[in-house]
Amino acid sequence: MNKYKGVIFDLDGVIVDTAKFHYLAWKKLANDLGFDISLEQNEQLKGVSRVHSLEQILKWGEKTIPEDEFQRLMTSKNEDYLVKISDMSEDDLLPGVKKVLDFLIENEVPFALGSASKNARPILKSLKIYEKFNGIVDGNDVTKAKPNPEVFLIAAEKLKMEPKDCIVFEDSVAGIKAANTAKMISVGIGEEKVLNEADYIFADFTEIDLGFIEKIVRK
Ligand code: B16
Ligand code: MG
Repeated sequence: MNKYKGVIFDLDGVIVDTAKFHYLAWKKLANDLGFDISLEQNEQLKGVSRVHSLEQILKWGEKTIPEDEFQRLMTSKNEDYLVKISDMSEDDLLPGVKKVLDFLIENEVPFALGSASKNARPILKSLKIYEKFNGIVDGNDVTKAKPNPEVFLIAAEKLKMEPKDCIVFEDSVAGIKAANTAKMISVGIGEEKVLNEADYIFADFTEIDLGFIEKIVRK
């Protein structure tokens, strides 16, 4: 039996700093519709699927639009986002992430991706880490968005691990709720006041030492 637990990484805001580009693209969309979204409101969009994000933004702006316009806005937001991330390379891995991935690989600790993004696979390829994952679950593979735990439960299956033997690294409130609902160990990456439901919280991966990883992954 494997002596290690499995690790599940969220993508945006954990492995790579695309969270700011999602925000800028949504903010532009809101501005074009005549209102604004704050950084505080944006915390509620992190980890939330594209369709639910747009529904929420339209509620904030008190806008009702026909279905074809909704689809057009989703497409235009994604095009805008893809332009913003088009020159991404391995240099865009967030500080401290590579050290942790290398440690997991050296010690044969299995790890998977659990992201709400439909753009996750091309992003992992741009970062040159796609092949390193033992499983990838993204927005194309789920029917229920975070905070529903579906994305992490499928990732656990791919790792052949019980949910209780999975550790989730997440930057969003919705994702921490999803991990906790799945009865996984949740590690928040970000602000303590936002992610206070996580089992452990770090500002970023540079704050995490390999001793912590070694301890937390051991069964
Ligand atoms: P896309 P994560 C999430 O990714 C983002 O946090 C969220 O802001 C975004 O709306 C969602 O993916 C959908 O992304 O539009 O690329 O399909 O944090 O779960 O990796
Ligand atoms: Mg995220």
